[in-house]
Amino acid sequence: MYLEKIRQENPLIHSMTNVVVTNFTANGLLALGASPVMAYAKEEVADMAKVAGALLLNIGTLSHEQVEAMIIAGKSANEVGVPVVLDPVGAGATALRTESAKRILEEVNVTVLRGNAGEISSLVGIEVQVKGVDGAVEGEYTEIASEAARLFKCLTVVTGEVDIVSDGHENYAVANGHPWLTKVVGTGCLLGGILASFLAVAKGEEVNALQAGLAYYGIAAEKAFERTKEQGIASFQIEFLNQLQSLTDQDVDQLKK
Ligand code: ATP
Ligand code: TZP
Ligand code: MG
Ligand code: MG
Repeated sequence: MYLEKIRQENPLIHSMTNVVVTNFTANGLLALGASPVMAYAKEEVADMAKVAGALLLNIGTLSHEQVEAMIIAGKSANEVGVPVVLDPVGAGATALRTESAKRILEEVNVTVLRGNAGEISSLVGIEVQVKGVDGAVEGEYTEIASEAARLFKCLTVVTGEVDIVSDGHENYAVANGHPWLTKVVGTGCLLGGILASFLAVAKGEEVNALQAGLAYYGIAAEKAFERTKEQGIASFQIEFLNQLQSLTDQDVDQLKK
């Protein structure tokens, strides 16, 4: 149902993302059936966010100016009820990243905060090791997600081997996925755009839409691995896009874990 809606409506996803993943994000969103646009200038982001189906804010290669523009875009999206996804890439690794993510969360009404366990735990003040942008930690993903959801008053998604969706009270786990997703740069960042697309058509069922989006993404990886395991991760990256294009709502219903 969500995939069908996305493919019918082709929601515009205003993506303010990092320089590493821009092309992969745009192609992944097109494969899904959404319509990507990257726009960064502070003179235009308020206008773009207002006409979008959802706004993606990703601080992966942030600058002070870009964070200012993200806040302008986020406030504009809030004025007209456009959902906002924040990916706090590398929060905890440097003070600039942690403080910028917190500032966005304070000034913008973020719909969904999505990050790995290291990033989200650093925002809620739990001490864990974060190495660069690769912040995997063991343990209490659910507690971290739930704490962040309550603290920042937004839905929170913590990803890893199992993904957790939390509204601060109820928590849901999605177990689809494949470790090769960690061998392709930008799979976390693209996921933010994919979840933004699901939110664009969610119409009051945000938690359900997030679970469907996570399952869809993980199933695409599982299928891509089955088809490319003899070749390697370069083939996997391409086949993953094929799967994002061809999976249906029925596939997701059948294969979600
Ligand atoms: P990191 O910087 O730690 O790589 P990220 O921002 O790339 O984080 P991930 O946590 O890697 O984000 O999540 C991206 C996607 O990869 C999600 O769909 C997640 O479910 C999946 N994923 C991550 N690790 C695994 C794993 N070990 N097994 C299966 N799927 C995984
Ligand atoms: N450096 C800054 S942003 C970025 C790198 C390598 C991309 C991170 O991508 P992801 O999706 O979090 O793995
Ligand atoms: Mg990753
Ligand atoms: Mg990431």
